[in-house]
Amino acid sequence: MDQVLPSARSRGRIVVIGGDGFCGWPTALRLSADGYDVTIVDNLVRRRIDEELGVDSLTPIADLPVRLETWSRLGKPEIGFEEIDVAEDYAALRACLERLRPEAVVHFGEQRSAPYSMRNPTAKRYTVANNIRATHNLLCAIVELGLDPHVVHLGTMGVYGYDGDGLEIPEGYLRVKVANDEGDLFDRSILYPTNPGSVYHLTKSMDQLLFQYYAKNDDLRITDLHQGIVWGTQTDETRLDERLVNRFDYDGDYGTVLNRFLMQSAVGHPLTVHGTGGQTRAFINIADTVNCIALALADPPEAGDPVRIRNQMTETHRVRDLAHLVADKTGAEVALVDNPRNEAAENDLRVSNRSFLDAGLNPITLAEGLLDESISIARKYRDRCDLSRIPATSLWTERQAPGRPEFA
Ligand code: NAD
Ligand code: USQ
Repeated sequence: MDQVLPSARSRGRIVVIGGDGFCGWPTALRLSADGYDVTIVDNLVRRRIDEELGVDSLTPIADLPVRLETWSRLGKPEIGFEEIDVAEDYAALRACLERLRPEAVVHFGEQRSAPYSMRNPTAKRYTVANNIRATHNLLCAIVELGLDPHVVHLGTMGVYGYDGDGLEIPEGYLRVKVANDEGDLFDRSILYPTNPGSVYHLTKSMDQLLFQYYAKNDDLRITDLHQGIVWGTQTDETRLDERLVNRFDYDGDYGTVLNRFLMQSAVGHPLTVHGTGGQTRAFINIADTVNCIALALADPPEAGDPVRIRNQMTETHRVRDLAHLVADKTGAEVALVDNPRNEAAENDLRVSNRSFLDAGLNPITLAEGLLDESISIARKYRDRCDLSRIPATSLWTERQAPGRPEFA
C-alpha cells in the first residue's frame, strides 16, 4: 500500500481516533491549525448512540464531511477521514496506520459515558468490548507494523476513585516503601491503586495496564492523560463557522454535570443535583483540553520510558457549589434529586496537575467568562432541547430498581 508523505510545511502526521467527538473534533481542528497533517479515524458510533437514546446534541452538529469541507473552505489544511471501527476492524486500522505512518496518534475513541456504561448488561458489555479492544488493537497494530508514534490517550481522573480524604493525588504513580522480612525498606513507584466508580471508569483502569505492558515490552512511547470533567463547548477553531460548532450533550447519560446545569438554567429546568451534591470532582474547560493535548504532543516520552501520566484538570469543585454558582448567575432553582449512582455522597479532592503547569498551561477557570458563553449557547439552542431526556435514569445497581426489565 502506498505511503502518505507529509506536506513540506507539516509538523508531522497525526491520527486522531475519535476525532468526530466532543473532545476529538476541536482537537483535530487545533492540531490542523497548528500545522500537523491530521487524519480523523472514527466509526461515528457516538452519533448512532444519540439515535439509540432518542436524543441529539443541543448544538446542531454538522455531518463530519460537511465539517471537514467547511474547514477546507476556510483555507485551512485538508483533514483526512477514515471511517473505521478500531475495536472491531483490526485489519482496516492496521492498513490505515501502515499507509499514514503517523508521528503521533491521539486516542479518544472509546465509549465515554459512565451512566451509559451502567444502563444494562448490553451497554456494560459493549463498553468493555469497545474500549479495551480499541486500545489493544491500536497498541498491537503499532507493534506489528514496527512503527514508533507517540500515543496520547485520553484517560480519566475517575481511575483514582472519589472517596479520598483530600490527600493530594499524584500524577499516576505512587511512591511507596515496601518492607522485606527483615524490616528493610525498599522504594517502589507503582501505578496509583485504581478505584473505578463505573464500568466505563473500569475500562480506563484496564487501559492503564495495557499501556504499562506495551511501554515495557515494546518500548512504545505513551502519554496517558487523566482528564477531569470537561465543560464548555467552543474553542477558537470551532467558533470560526457555525458548521464547525462542537457537540453539547445535555441528556441524562452523556451530559456532564456543569454543562447540564448551564443548559437546565437556560430552559427553566431545576438544576438536578444528585443526592446532597457533596461530590467533589475535577474540571477542565474544552479549550484547555485542546491546549493540554498540544502540550503533551510537544513533549513525548523516550522509547523505554514508563508511561507518562499527566493529570489533565485545572480546578476542583463540589457539585452543589457549582449548582449554586449557576443559580446565582441565572436565577435557576436547585433541586436535590435521588442519586442514580453508587458513589460517595461527600468527598474531598486534591489533585496535582504540576506537569501541565510546568509545561506552560495557563488554566482557564470557571471565573473567566466562558460560563457566559456556555449560557448563551444553551439559550440560543434551547428550542432543540427535549425536556424528557434531562433526567438521569441509568441506575448503578439492581437493588436501586428491583425487577426492572432491562436488568433482567
Ligand atoms: P465522545 O463520545 O464525544 O467521542 C468519542 C468518539 O470516539 C466518537 O466520535 C465516537 O464515534 C468515537 N469512537 C468510539 N468508539 C470507537 C471505535 N471503536 N472506533 C472508532 N471510533 C470510535 O467522547 P468525548 O467526550 O470526546 O471523550 C473523548 C475521550 O476523552 C474519551 O476516551 C473519554 O473517556 C475521555 N474523557 C472525556 C471527558 C469528558 O468530560 N467528555 C472527560 C475525561 C476523559
Ligand atoms: N451529577 C449531578 N447531577 C447531574 C449530573 C451529574 O449531581 O445532573 C453528579 C454525578 O452524580 C457525579 C458528578 O456530578 O457525582 C459528575 O458526573 P458527570 O456526569 O459530570 O461526570 P462523570 O460521570 O464522572 O463522567 C465525565 C465524562 C467521563 C470522564 C469523567 C471525568 O463523561 O468521560 O471520564 O467525567 S472524571 O469524573 O474526572 O472521572
